[in-house]
Amino acid sequence: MKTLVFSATYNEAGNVQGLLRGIVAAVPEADILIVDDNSQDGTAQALRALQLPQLTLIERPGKMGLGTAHLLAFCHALHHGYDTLVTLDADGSHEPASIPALIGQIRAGHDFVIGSRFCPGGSLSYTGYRRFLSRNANLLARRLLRIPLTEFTTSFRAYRVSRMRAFSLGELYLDGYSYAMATVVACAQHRFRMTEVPIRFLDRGYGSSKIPSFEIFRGVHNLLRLALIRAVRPLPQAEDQPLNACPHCHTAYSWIAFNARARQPRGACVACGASA
Ligand SMILES: Nc1nc2c(ncn2[C@@H]2O[C@H](COP(=O)(O)OP(=O)(O)OP(=O)(O)O)[C@@H](O)[C@H]2O)c(=O)[nH]1
Ligand SMILES: [Mg+2]
Repeated sequence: MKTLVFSATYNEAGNVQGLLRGIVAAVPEADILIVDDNSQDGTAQALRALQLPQLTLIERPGKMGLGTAHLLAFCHALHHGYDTLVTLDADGSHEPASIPALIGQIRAGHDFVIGSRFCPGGSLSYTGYRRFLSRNANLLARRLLRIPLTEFTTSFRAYRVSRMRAFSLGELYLDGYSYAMATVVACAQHRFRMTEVPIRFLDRGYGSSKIPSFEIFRGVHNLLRLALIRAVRPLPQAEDQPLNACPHCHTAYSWIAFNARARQPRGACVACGASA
C-alpha cells in the first residue's frame, strides 16, 4: 500500500526534525510531503538538513493558509497515485506513533479515519478555556452536522485516496481552519465509511500558535454554512476535479476550479495563490 504522510509548516523549525524522525520510525515505507509557506525561522533548512530521500518539500511564496496546504496535499496524493494519505500537524501535538493505528483502519476497509481526542481512550493536554472550547465546538459540530463522530477539528487523519476522486475540490476551499470541518462534511456527503481512533493530543512543542484570534467567529460562521449544506444538499455532489496546471505559476495539478460548469478561469491556485 503506497502511503503519503503530509504536514503543513509555518515557522516550525524547532519541531520539524522531531516530527520527521517520528514519522520515519512509525512508517518507514511511507513518502513524506511538507508544504512550507516561506517560514522565516529556518524550517525549510532544518528539513533539508535531514537529507531524507522520501521527503518532498513544496515551498510556497508566502503564508497561504492551512486549508490550501491540505488541498495541495490532496492533489499531490491523487496525482501521484497514493493509496493512503495521512495528515498531521507539525508542531508536536500529534504523535507520529499513532499513524499505524489510522492506517490500520483504512486497511480494515474505512475510507476516512480521524484521530479523536474525545472518543474513549483519547485525551488532550489542554486545560481551562481551551479545553472547554475544543470539547464544546466538537459537540456542537456533531449536533449540527448530524455526523456520528466525536472529533471534527483536528487534522490528524487518514484518507483512502481513490475515494477522494469523488470530492469536488472547490467545495473544500473554505477559509481559515474550517477546511477541517469541510472535509469531514464532504466525506459524509460522499458516503465514505468513516471512523475514529483515539489519540493523545499534546501541547505544541516549540514556537507559537498560528490561529488568528478571530478564527472562532469564522469557525462558527462556517459551521452554520456546513450545517445548511448537510440539510439541503444530502446527495453527493457532481464530480469536479480537473487537477489542471495553474495558468500563472504552471505548477501541475494545483488549479482548483470552483464548479464543473465554470472551469477556468474561475478558480484559484493552491501553489501560488493566484485567482481569476
Ligand atoms: N503551510 C502552512 N502551514 C500552516 C499555516 N498555518 C498553520 N500552519 C501549520 O499548521 C499546523 C497547525 O497550526 P497551529 O498553529 O499549531 O494550529 P492548531 O494546532 O490548530 O492550534 P494550537 O492548538 O494553537 O497549536 C502547524 O503545523 C502549523 O505550522 C499556513 O498558513 N501555512
Ligand atoms: Mg497546533
